[in-house]
Amino acid sequence: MESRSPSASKFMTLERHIIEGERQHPGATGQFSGLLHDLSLAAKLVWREVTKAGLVNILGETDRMNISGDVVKHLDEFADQTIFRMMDHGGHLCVMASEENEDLLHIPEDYPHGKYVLLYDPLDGSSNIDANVTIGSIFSIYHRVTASGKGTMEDVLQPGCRQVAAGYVLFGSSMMFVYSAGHGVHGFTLDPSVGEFLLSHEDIRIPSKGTIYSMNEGYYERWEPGMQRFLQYIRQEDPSTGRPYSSRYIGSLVADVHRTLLYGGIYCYPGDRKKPKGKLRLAYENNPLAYIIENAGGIASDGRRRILDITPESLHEHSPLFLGSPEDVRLAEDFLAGRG
Ligand code: FDP
Repeated sequence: MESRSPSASKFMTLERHIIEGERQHPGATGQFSGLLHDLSLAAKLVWREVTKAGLVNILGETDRMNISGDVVKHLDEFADQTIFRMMDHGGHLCVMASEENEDLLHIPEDYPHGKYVLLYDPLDGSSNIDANVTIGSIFSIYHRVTASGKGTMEDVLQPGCRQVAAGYVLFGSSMMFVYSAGHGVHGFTLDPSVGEFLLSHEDIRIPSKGTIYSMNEGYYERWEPGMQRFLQYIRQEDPSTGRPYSSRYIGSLVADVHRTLLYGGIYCYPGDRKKPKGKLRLAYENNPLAYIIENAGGIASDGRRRILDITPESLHEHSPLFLGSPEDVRLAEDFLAGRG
């Protein structure tokens, strides 16, 4: 029989990728693979509802606010509950926390408690749902630090550098699952005809410098002078340094960060006069996205400190965020420090 030449790209499902990754860790119990598998299934269930959003009467605002002051939409609640219900009985987790809930989410007493901790933002960018703009879910996984039983606040309030994995799911023109378990960042695209995530973006590396900036310039007047000078600088004409940069701001964090990861440049959500720590949440948004960006060769900072070195003091605390290509983020830090 004629021998076949190796195919240019092999089919790699998310599941196989996770299992092969776990095999590299002697002594691995399979709990971690099971956890990521359950998460990917939860994501598919959320995606199914997201694609129906315009068809069924699921859109519209409820009369309650989440604890960050945003108006919660029905789809947020669905995503929040679906992820919890998918993850509460697998035996992998000892506790969870969600951006939509003020307190810890405990694993019901009668289910087994595992060694991992899950933090998640069930539906980020949800103010964009009605306009069919890309939104997503973000997740962050830690080892528990308490010995056994019910997980506690101590398990949840760990600095981002202790994450064992993190990632996000994008609900856009296609659905993507992007994750890192500390060995590169890998992106999978859902093939809806077979219901499988297939490896489409292997070992993503962020360019060391980009030419795109992403920030809500509407808040310019409230920014500190260093931030204002940084924006003025990247908008100046100087082809030798790639300036002016192009502006791209979707206002849906996962979508803005995903583009930054692929194309390079800088994403900024600084603090300002009204919100000194910005709008984004350290534990649910900044830490997991910082972990992804760093594992792709980028940098994530609050303007002065590495995001992953900050120990959260409370579940829902905010922090400014500057992430992207290393040269661009360093430049922003220089301006903020008065060196620009
Ligand atoms: P949303 O309120 O639509 O959920 O943190 C939430 C978030 O969106 C991010 O996804 C987005 O990047 C940011 O808020 C947008 O905030 P601004 O409108 O202040 O730019």
